[in-house]
Amino acid sequence: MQRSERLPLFRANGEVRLSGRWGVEALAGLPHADEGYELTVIEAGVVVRALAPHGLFNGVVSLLQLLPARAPLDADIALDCLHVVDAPRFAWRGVLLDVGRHFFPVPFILKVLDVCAFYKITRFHWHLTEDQGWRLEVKAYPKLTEKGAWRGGDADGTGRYGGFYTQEQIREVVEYAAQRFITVVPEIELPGHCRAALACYTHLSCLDDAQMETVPTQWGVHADVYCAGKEEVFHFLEAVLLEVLQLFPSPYIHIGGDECPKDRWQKCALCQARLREQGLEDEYALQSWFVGRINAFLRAHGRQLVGWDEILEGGLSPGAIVMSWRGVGGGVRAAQAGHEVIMTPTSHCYFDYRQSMQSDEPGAWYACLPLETVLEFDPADSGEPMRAASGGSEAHLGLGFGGEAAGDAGDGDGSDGRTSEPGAVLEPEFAGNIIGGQANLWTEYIADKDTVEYMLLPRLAALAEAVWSPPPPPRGAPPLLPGFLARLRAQLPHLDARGLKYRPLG
Ligand code: TNX
Repeated sequence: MQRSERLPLFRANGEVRLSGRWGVEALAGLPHADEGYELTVIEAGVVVRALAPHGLFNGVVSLLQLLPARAPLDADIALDCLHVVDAPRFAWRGVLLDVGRHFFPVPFILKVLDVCAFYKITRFHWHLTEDQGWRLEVKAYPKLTEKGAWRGGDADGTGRYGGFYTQEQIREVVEYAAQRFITVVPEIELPGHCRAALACYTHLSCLDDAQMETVPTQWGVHADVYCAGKEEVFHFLEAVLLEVLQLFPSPYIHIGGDECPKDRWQKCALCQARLREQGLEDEYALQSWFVGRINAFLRAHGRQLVGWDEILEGGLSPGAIVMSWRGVGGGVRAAQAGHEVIMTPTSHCYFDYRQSMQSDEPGAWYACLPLETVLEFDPADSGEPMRAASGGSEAHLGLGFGGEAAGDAGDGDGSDGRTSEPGAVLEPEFAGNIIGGQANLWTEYIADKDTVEYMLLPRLAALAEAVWSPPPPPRGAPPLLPGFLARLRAQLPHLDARGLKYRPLG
């Protein structure tokens, strides 16, 4: 939400200048004009104008943010007069929720979608499959949820932990999101992070031994992955994906691709035969071939593959979108190669990291992501020394592992608050390939709904602002934080009214 008293009238992407046309029409021709809106509050009333339905929705959301969070139906509500013309910088303004490590039921997912809508988030990245749980009902492979959705417990199943979404529930969530202009992007992890599926169908692994029959309870990176040498694996994945395509109208399907150890493939006769058959150099090329095959399948069905930046290793598949998490370097290289990129570096987007270094702060990793660092996120940072070090980002301690189970969260960050990394310079001609940014909420150590809300809020408000607004100001300009906090404070009653357990501003 932006008020005209504080901000220039035309600030969409910083590209629009005052011209003869000064309403929403001035946005026509901008990349995301469909999301742009004009909000006018004058004594005679309120007007929201837009070029497309999504823009109208955004305008109404801004209006809702200005209205009191609670008021009797017959209350007299006074609004300040204002005139806003605005449109977002990026179309992909995302949030990932990991429901694989801990399961969250549908009513809570809908609540998260409401929060997303309130901040004009456009992509809900639903991380549906993991080593520790498979959450999506698949009619062709019922064991995936009969068995793969549950872990621990006794031999007879008592005390087990888990849950899954029926296809009917998935449709409900997708529809609920669509009504709020949110695309639900499903993630089906391959070739790694699939131990829950292998527990159900052990023959899809290289080893196929009895030890694999349990769904793991340990976090981290598991050695067993889909076998790249067996055709059954591709039959399985294509059957699963066919159902996914029916359930999710999203143009984007996320296939994971991260953290796939190569040990099993190195020792597997079938994988080695595949390597020779395809004339591949090594197991990285084999992974690229694996992802390429899935990419061809998705493209044949008119969808676009999204994968974590590991899909760069061994060569990127045509048309694949890269989600850059191990810093921004992978994303920069992909953008330079002409691929679309979503930036989601650990340094600015990992909402499983704690929000302060206070000893009672939730979040298990010894890595900290304070609010102000999120606010300074620039998905298309040019790599130029644009702004000063942010207060608080010195709290980034790099990565450590907390809790009882080992995990792997990539490279922590010792940054100065900027998004870019040494050696990862995004030249302006490639900036247009960055389609947005995203917050990732991994849930190894986040077991309950209240903690999900606490980890999301208020950082999601900062992320939403960072991916909507023009790039952060240059060095020497007034910092963003004070103005942001003032606006955020005014909005807290809205979070209270929805019963959201956000981290207090202090
Ligand atoms: C790395 S980010 C992972 C996740 C973990 C996360 C913990 C990514 C593609 N993989 O499996 O949950 O770190 O921060």
